[in-house]
Amino acid sequence: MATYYLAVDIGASSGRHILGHMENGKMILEEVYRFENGMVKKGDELCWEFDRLFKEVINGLKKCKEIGKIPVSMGVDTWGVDFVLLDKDGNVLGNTVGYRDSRTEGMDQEVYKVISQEELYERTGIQKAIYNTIYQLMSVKTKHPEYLEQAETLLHVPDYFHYLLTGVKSCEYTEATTSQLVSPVTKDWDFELIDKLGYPRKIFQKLIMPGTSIGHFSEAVKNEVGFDLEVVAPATHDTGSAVLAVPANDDDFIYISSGTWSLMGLERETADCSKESCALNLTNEGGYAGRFRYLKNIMGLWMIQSVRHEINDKYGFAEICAMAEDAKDFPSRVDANDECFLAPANMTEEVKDYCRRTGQKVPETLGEIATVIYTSLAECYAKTAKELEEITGRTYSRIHVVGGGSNAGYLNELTAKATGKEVHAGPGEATAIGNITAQMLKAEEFKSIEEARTVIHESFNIKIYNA
Ligand code: LFR
Repeated sequence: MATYYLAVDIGASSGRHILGHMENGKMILEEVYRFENGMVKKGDELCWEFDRLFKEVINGLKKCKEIGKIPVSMGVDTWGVDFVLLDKDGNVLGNTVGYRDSRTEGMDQEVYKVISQEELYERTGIQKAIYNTIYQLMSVKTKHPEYLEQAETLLHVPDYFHYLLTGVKSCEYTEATTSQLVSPVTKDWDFELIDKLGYPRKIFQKLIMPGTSIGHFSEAVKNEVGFDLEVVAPATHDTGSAVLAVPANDDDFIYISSGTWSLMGLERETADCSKESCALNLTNEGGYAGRFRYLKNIMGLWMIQSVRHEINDKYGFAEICAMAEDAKDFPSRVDANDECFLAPANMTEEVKDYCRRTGQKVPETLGEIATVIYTSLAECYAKTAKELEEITGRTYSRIHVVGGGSNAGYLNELTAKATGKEVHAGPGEATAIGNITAQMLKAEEFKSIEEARTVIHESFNIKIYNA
């Protein structure tokens, strides 16, 4: 019987349980369970449904039992920045607000009263994104000071699921760095900064690195799913897991982790917290083995996902890609990083409005809308690639696109054309693979990251698009 490892990979639009094991030197994946995710309105706040999601986590575990494939360990990864505050009895304080909610509006200015934007970047190396934990906490402090007073613990989303599984409160480093409250030098909470902002020190747990064992299932979980399991922290930030699964060992490439977001950048040994880097809004997120993910957040396929939802998911992504290709000569472009696309009431209308506002031809058909989005994304990739090359003073010959969005063939073609670089697309399940890889490294199935990446390269289909 094979030795299985389980990744529970929860993204902003769906979650999945994926088992991984080695067979004849290759990594084999098996998806055992999948569920929907998305933010829902609770009163006037956009929230995550953590209770429902945790039930889905349990359902997927039961499914493993049902098919007789019980793994030796599991780990959860999710998106970054979001968190819960727990009171002394472990109850969640307030709504489980998600990062696209507007509660952070103006909170950047509140933070800058305490510390300037430049100094904040110099200390943390993290890009300005209005939804970072630092601004969300300022919103809590301003609008619900009582929650901060009652809070004993802050847990980011994957830490919260690990807590519900084991009863152990832990705080994993890669996810914690997305808070903009961690120092890239000490790789620990920046308590001086936390004090300045007036956030209570005690809510911030000691950080653990990916690969750390968190504990075993609580009695309640054990009884419910019918088995016990060790929970091992992967790079719990999904992007951290995805980057660990980039199938290459040289450094002549730029990666794009393509899902709801497109995260485009490089893996580096040290953080660049310079003024130039700050001006480009490049971030230095903490990665596996203390490496840094030096990247830019680009709005990504969220724009296409939203447009698709607005027509009740009538067409699949492949069909939308084909329609976009048919309308490929449509000339208008949008700035894929404009904040107006973060959480618009209606994405289709927002894209049209943007074109109207900027005096461009307004797209009418689904194909035209999709082509505007795909070409704008590809152009944004090209601009970002240039910025990365300028700031590092070198060039990169290829782009590795990993994650679900690597299946968007038309976008890959556009990316190759716009950047003038070869695009290597795949694996599509990079996040789950990275999650499983961290567990396998812990179990010493792999001796090194290099060995793991070689295996990943050999195990999964990678499609090459020439420039
Ligand atoms: C991708 C991601 C990005 C992060 C964004 C919000 O899923 O984790 O890395 O910037 O979601 O948390």
